[in-house]
Amino acid sequence: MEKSFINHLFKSPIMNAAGVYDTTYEELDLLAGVEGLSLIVSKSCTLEKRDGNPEPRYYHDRICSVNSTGLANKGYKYYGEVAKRLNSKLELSGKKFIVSIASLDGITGMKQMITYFSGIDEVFALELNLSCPNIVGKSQPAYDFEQLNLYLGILTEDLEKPWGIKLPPYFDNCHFQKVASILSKYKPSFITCVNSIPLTLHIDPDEEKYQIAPNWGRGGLGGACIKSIALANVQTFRQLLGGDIPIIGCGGITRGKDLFEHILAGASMVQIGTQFYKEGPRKAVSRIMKELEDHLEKRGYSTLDEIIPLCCREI
Ligand code: RRO
Repeated sequence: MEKSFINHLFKSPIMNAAGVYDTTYEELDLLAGVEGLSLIVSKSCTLEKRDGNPEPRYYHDRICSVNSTGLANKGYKYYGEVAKRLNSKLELSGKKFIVSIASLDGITGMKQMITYFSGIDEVFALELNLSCPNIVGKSQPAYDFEQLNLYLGILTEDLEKPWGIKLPPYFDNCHFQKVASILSKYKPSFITCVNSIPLTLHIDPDEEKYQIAPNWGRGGLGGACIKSIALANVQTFRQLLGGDIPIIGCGGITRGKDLFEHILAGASMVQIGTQFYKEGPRKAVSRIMKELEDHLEKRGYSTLDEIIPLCCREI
């Protein structure tokens, strides 16, 4: 089920969400071998290697996941080396490698990482993660519009590779408008909507304890229960930005029909996180692709590019 994205035709619309099966070479190698994935995204990286927050830092149940990983990653140069090592395997299966860059090290640190990855041809694109919810004492640049403008102005100057931004969920019409006007100025190659819903609390009532250890049990919410928030963010940005900036939908995809809903909301591609943890990436991708193909056939579509978002249809 082919999908066009940033001037390339990919074998499917599916990639992993940053942070899922993508911290070590072994995990990324596993993703590189998954039939039906089109691009793979690294764990958001920082200048220095990090162990992240104390365990347990991930929990899921039937409807949700919560994480406070705390940017555990191998340090940025590791992901440049992984891109080179995996390149022939990725090329053989038509996949591309995206590096996600965290904002923990501020503008100067991000710029240093961008300069490094700009010199590595095997890195197809950069996803600037301006929405990490789990670093206590560090705010998310994407929730501070002056910062967002400043970051993008400096980071994207002379940036020749395709680049995009991982956005947090927004819940206010004025916020959507402000962010859209900043994005229109810098013209990213894509935006990803949405990162996890920040600062949610999960308590085990039988054991009278938090489900995750860091930050008094508070972490980023993902999984089936965030789908409606993700869809609304995809749709609102599709309406405000028009079709010029492709949107990667992320949030709540557990079945083929969820993926179809993201495309109806305005997504070009999708990322899957929680469901990969629950089911394993290989099984999840093959099942979701089969369900999507069946549904598209039922609806009379032969390609994904034929689908017009609901907000662009004449009523
Ligand atoms: O590492 C994390 O705790 C984390 C990151 Br950087 C992010 O962007 N989103 C998330 O849910 N967790």
